[in-house]
Amino acid sequence: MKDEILRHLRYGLGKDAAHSSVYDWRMALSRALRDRMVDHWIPSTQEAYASGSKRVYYLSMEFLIGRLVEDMASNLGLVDEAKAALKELGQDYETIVKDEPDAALGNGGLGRLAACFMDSLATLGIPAMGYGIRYEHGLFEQDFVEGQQVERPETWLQQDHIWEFERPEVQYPITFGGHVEHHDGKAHWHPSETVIATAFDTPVIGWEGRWGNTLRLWAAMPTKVFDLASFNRGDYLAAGRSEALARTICRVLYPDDTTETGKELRLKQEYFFTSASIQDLLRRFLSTHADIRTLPDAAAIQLNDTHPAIAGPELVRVLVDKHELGMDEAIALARRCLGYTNHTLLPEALERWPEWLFGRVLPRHLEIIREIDADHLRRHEGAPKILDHGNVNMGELAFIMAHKVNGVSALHTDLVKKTVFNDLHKIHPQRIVNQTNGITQRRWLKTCNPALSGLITRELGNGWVTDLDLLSQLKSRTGDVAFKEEFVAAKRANKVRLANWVTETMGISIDPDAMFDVQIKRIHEYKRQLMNILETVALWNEMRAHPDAGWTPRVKIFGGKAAPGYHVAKEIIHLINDVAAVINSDEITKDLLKVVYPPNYNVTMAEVLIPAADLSEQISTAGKEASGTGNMKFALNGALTIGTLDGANVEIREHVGPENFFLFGLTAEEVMERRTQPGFARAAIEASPRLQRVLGQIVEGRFCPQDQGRYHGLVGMLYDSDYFLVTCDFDSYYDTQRRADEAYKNARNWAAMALVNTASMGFFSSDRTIKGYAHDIWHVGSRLGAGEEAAE
Ligand code: GPV
Repeated sequence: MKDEILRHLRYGLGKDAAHSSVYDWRMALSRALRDRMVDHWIPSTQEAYASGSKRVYYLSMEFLIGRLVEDMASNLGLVDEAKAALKELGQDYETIVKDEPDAALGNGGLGRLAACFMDSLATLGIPAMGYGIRYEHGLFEQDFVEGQQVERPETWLQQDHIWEFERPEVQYPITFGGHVEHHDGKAHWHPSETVIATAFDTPVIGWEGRWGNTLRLWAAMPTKVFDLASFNRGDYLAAGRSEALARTICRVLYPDDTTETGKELRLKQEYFFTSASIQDLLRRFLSTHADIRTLPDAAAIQLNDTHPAIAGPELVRVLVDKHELGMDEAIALARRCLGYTNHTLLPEALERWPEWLFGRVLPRHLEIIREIDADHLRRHEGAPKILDHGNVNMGELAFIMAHKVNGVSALHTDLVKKTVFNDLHKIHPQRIVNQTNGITQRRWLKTCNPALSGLITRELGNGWVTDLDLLSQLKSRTGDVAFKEEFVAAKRANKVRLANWVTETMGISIDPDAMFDVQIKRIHEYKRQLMNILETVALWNEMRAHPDAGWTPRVKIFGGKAAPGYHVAKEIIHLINDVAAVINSDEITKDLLKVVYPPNYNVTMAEVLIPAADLSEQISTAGKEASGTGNMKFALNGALTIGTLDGANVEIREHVGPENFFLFGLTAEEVMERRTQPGFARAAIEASPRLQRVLGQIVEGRFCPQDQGRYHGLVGMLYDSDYFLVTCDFDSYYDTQRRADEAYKNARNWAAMALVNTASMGFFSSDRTIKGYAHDIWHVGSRLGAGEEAAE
């Protein structure tokens, strides 16, 4: 390893050791690791090709990967070797790992799920390809200026992205606009714009290098680099037109999480990567198969939400316009390849395009969608339509074109059947299935929490790394005082690590023995960070009134970004920061309560915060969070959850037992019922003197004396509408927090509950989730040798 690093330093980077920066060392280490990856990757790729076995194609607008050095080193079993080699070279492994920027090609849970799935597919030995977009700028970076969010562009590609291989030979034209002509019973699309999609491949190597898959991200290139004739004529704009479109398409990740913006460029991005992916998988298929009708035996195409839903009409278009299949046959064939995952019930997140806009960008696809509607209506009278009220409904399109539709937690799937797709579900009662989300324990325990994972491996061996159910053996250790002490010591070490980081980066000192209470996720009204900060103020009031009442010291930690155009979410951020400033400078409560909100929450920050958490905040309005996956990461790392009966919380509570979970709040059914009561919010506030007081303080400008009216709108909204029922759940949340305070005082018992949480998380491995998809939706198997781990 040492020689390899030095060789890459010299011949890859043109440097000698004496003049190398941390960046140079990181690049050299990464190249050395990459060589090893390739040695696993190429045989897998050859095997997948030679066996002709069915492949999974996972189409996703987002892959939220984070850093890769440590992930790669860990999956290849090279962490110790790398550390030792660098040490001999006088370099520090940790410093080098920390130099890597996050690959932030996603907004939140949906993108991170795709990344966990790629890890599990490789570990399980399922031939698969992830398809997405190689954004030049990932999710924006967040700063706070006087407590308010400011966005800066992210620039990860300004340095070499060493993990990828450019594939200049893999190129497909992607066309837009123009018009369609019909003659001789055939459609001829004459587009007005073309860009070229070109591939960049990143190897994804599973645990111990047993199998490797590919993440193929598409970049756009102009059809002609440059129009010299126009330029010479003096028409400089025309000379760069094709170049401008190409650059724009992959320029930036849309920063909206579960809210759609309906922009034409977004539609172009969606079609760009979907069409490239469909062309690519068809080329691969046709290089070894003669009969296009056998495509469903070779390709399972999974749509991560509706963003790639244009895959249905695109596949039909190629089958009909190029391969001359009949429309009905093409629709049926495409359906057998396609699966669709729904990730939200929020109406504002369901993609709809105005028909005029859609037809302008994709005129041929609009015709095909009409045919799909007609075909479906012929078979199912009165069925919901894709084209309705002048809109193209991507949810209906994805549903009708998929042979299976899945929700992402038991509750969510149930609500999908009862609400958004109720009518379609009645027509196709077998189509909707559940696949509860999961997380990869390789990243979210093994690598991010060496203190705990080392202890677990010492006790159980390392089988849990590929079989998380084995953690259940830890349940028998809840009475083992010595083991529990070590478990607690691991948590404490992680809390000290976090406390030091908070002091260094924010200048706030926090006590590692206080309860670390963490809410990290996108800022959204339905996730109710607002309720958390209101509860924080209520607690502070009580602490000030009775400082000697034996309080459990707390550190409230927040992390998360708001969509740049989401005004209310930005107000909530401002309020949290305003409250933090006042509380953190209060002499009376300085040993009892702190509020910490580090800016620019990302995957890397999650890897530090989650192992250090005691309490995990999963407090969304019941019925709104499709699943959540952070909830699983916290419980796996031994945090207790305070949460509502929402998303996967329901299943987490079942697995850890109700006595190890702090439940509060209305159920999804009660939420729907409560909303029908006029004035429910005002009534709830009037019934809660504690909440009234908090809202009064905010309105009076207690946290923003320079600008007293700052939160009048926000508080007024709580009185008048409160769609997410912050007011109704507030008292129950406050009381449950005090139960958590009490429980925390009994350190032994808390440790036992935390240990049961860790021990009960086997079900929430993304390995289990992927086996479910493989069995119920994709009908694919593992290529790992007999006797090894396989997807049943
Ligand atoms: I739709 N989700 C997301 O992160 N972005 C989106 O655009 C959409 C959904 C999330 C859900 O909100 C989470 O509840 C869920 O755990 C996650 O997708 C993965 O399924």
